[in-house]
Amino acid sequence: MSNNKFMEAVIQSSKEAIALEEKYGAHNYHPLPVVLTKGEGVHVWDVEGKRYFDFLSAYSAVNQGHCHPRIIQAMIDQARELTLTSRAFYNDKLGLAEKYVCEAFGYQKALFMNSGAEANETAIKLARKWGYMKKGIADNTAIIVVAAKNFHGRTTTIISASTDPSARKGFGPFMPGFEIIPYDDVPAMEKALSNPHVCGLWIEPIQGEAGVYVPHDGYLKNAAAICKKNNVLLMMDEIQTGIARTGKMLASDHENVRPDLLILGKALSGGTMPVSVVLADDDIMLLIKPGEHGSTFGGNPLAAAVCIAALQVVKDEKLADNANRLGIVFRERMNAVMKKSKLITLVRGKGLLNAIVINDSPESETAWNLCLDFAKNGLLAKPTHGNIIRLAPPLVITEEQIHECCDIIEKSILNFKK
Ligand code: IF1
Repeated sequence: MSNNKFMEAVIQSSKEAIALEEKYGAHNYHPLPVVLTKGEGVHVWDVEGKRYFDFLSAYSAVNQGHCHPRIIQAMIDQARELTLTSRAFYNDKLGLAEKYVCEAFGYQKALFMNSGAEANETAIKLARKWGYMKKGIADNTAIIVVAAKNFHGRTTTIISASTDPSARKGFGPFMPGFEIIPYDDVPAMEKALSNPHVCGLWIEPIQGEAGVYVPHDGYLKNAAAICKKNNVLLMMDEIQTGIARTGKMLASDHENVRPDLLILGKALSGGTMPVSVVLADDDIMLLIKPGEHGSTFGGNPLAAAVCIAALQVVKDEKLADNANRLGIVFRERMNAVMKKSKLITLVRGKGLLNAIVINDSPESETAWNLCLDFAKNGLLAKPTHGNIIRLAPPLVITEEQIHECCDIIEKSILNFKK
């Protein structure tokens, strides 16, 4: 097929799309056998025209709903003017976006990157630099304390801090300088952070990939206090929990905690393109000097314009309040289902970041087969680890739609045959 033919090529069936990826694509995912071609709000459509409720939201990247018109319009308008200058020159959008996010989240400086992993890598460099230049840690001996079962991305440095064998196997050697403690364990935090070589505590306020683990009330408050006591930076990965997902603008807001380094991504662009950012105050951010960090697309004018629109939508449509209110409705419905079926052993989450734990071993196919049944009934979700199904719709969902989706989930669960 000549190149211009690719422009007109149209996939005729899901089967054809899957075969193309099987033949030409890396096999680094095991997707549900659903091929999507359109998204709008809480809905997505497959190639055969079947409509689904999206209960994964691209892992909380489309909090504003698929293809939100205001965000798409901002993207189109900017794309017609200027998409990329590199940081060799200024552009007329980045400063506006930096001001917007600094005021929105209450920080003095912003450093824009692209993927969440890049933002986490940026935070690691900032924390280490601060450790050497401000805390007086001996060069190349800084330690960052992380939680077991974390997920912060897939780069070789980030997986050096992972406890997930599938994320690490075959990718060594690993980056030194990380100490792992159990999640949601305050005494372990006290002990680890008392080490004078520690420059940062790097955690998720709720562990998403681990299965939507919500820590005990006070965990974040304790983390902030122990960091302060030991002169350690609190590095909060809100890439999945941030931007209204848990019923507040940040999951940290539930405990009035202000991280020293705030790490955002995903819904920062409403799922239109990779945009991530690290927020900090001058005494940390200004330690990185010109030429010491960056990326080709980091802070590009298109991302800047999209980011402002995406955050404005969250504010104008009060998505955090909606997530808070409908999250309560959702968990009430799921708890009611749990009373009728032995298939669910637990419902947990905050706002519209929730999960159900399936009554079977993580190695079983039960959660996967249940997700296949959800799909048959018009709702898309996917298991995280084995027997846990994350359920996270776009935050623009209505109460009526939440009940419609709970009916689908309930029907699948009550009729499920192992
Ligand atoms: C995949 C998981 C979720 C994240 C947190 C950083 C990143 C992520 C808390 C990195 C990304 C994505 C990555 C995607 C699937 C999804 C995921 F299953 F991988 F772990 F959501 F839980 N911090 N999470 O959740 O951001 O570099 O991807 O932009 O890799 O399969 P990224």
